[in-house]
Amino acid sequence: MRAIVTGITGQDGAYLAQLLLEKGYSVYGTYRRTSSVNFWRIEELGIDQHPNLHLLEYDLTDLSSSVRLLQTTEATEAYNLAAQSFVGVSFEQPITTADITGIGPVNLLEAIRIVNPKIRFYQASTSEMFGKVQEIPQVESTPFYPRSPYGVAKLYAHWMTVNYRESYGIFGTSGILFNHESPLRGREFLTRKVSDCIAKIKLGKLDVLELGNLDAKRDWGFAKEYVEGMWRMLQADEPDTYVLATNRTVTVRDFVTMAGKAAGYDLLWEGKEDKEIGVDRISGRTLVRVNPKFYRPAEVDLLIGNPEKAKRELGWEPTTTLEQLCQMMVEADIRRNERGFSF
Ligand code: NDP
Ligand code: GDR
Repeated sequence: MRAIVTGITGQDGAYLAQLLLEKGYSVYGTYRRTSSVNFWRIEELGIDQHPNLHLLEYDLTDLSSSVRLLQTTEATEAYNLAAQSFVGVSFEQPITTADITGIGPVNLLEAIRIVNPKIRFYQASTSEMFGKVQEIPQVESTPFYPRSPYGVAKLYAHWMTVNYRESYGIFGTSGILFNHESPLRGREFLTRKVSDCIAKIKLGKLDVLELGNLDAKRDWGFAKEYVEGMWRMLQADEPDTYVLATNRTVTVRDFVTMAGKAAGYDLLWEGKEDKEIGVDRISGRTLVRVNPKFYRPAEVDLLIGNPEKAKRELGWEPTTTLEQLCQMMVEADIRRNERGFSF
C-alpha cells in the first residue's frame, strides 16, 4: 500500500499521513520548495521520523513534477490536499488561486492519465462550492453557487475530477468537506485565530481579539475524523462524490463565546454590526471587537451539511462535538503560548 499525500505540511495532510502510517501504508508526502520549509505539524504528531514516511519536493502547478511524482512513487492511492486554501486571500490573489487550486489538480489528473490510470485519486473539494444558500442542509445534489475565487477554483477542479471519472474511467473521487478544525489548523482561519488569541488574552499577551463577520454560520467538525472519511472514500468499490459534515451549524459569535468559556470567560455581546463588542461579564473587560478589515467582498452566510450518504455507504460518522473540539483547541493554544510556540 503506497499513498501520495500532496500538502503534507498542511492540517489535513499531517492527520492523513498519520492515519495512513498507522494502517501500514508507505506514505509519500509532498512539500513545496520555500526558503524555510516548516514541518511543525508532522513533528507535533510525532511522525516526521517515521521509516515509512517519505518527503518529496513537489509543486502542484507543474505538470512534469506531477508526472515524476507518479513515476517515482508507483503509488496506488493519491490524495490531493494541496491548495491555496484561504478564502480571504483568494480575493487578493485570484489568479494564483486559480492556478494552484483550480488548474493544479488537472496536472495531477493528466499525470494519472499518462502514467497510471489505475491509481485511486481523491480531490479535496469543499462546501465553499455551495456558497450562496440554495437549499439546507446541503447534500451532494445541492446546486453550486460559489462566492469567492477560491470556491470557483475548487468547483472547476471538482468538475474536472468528475469529468476524468466519466471520460477515462479514472477512479476519481471528490470529497465535499465542510469546515474541519483542530489544534493543527493554520492561525489565519477563524477557529484557530480565536483559540490562539483567547489563549494570548488569558496569558496577558494580547488585549483584544479583532474579527470580521460574526453572523456567518459554519458547520465545524474535527479534522482528524474527516481524514478517516477521505480514506474510506478511496476504499469504496466505485469512485463517487461524498459530503462530510456534522449537520449542525453555529455562528462565528457563538464559537467565540464557546472558546471564551473554555478559557473561563463569560462573553456578553453588545452593539451592532461593526460596533459590536464582546465583554466579559465577570471583569467587565472588552475582549472582542469587530474590525471591518476582516470582512470579505462576498460572504458565504450559512453552511450546514447532511453526511447521510457517507454514513450509509462508507459507515462514516463524526463523533467529536464542537464544544469538545473548541475546548481541545483552546487548551492546546494555552499550553503552546505558555512555552512560546509561534505557529
Ligand atoms: P492547508 O492550507 O493547511 O494546507 C494546504 C497545503 O497545500 C499545504 O501543505 C501547502 O503547502 C500546500 N500547497 C499550497 N500550494 C501548493 C502548490 N502549489 N504545490 C504543492 N503544494 C501546495 O489546508 P487544509 O489542510 O486545511 O486543507 C486541505 C485541503 O482540503 C485543501 O485543498 C483545502 O482547500 C481543502 N479543504 C479544507 C477544508 C477545511 O476545513 N480544512 C474544508 C474543505 C476543503 P505550504 O505549507 O508550502 O503552503
Ligand atoms: P472559511 O474559513 O472561509 O469557511 O474556509 P475561515 O475560518 O477563514 O472563515 C470562517 C468564517 O469566519 C468569518 N470570520 C473570519 N474568518 C477569518 N479567517 N478571520 C477573521 O478574523 C474572521 N472574522 C469572521 C469568515 O468571514 C467566514 O465566514 C475554510 C477553509 O479551510 C477552506 O479552505 C475550506 O474549503 C472551507 O473552510 C470549507
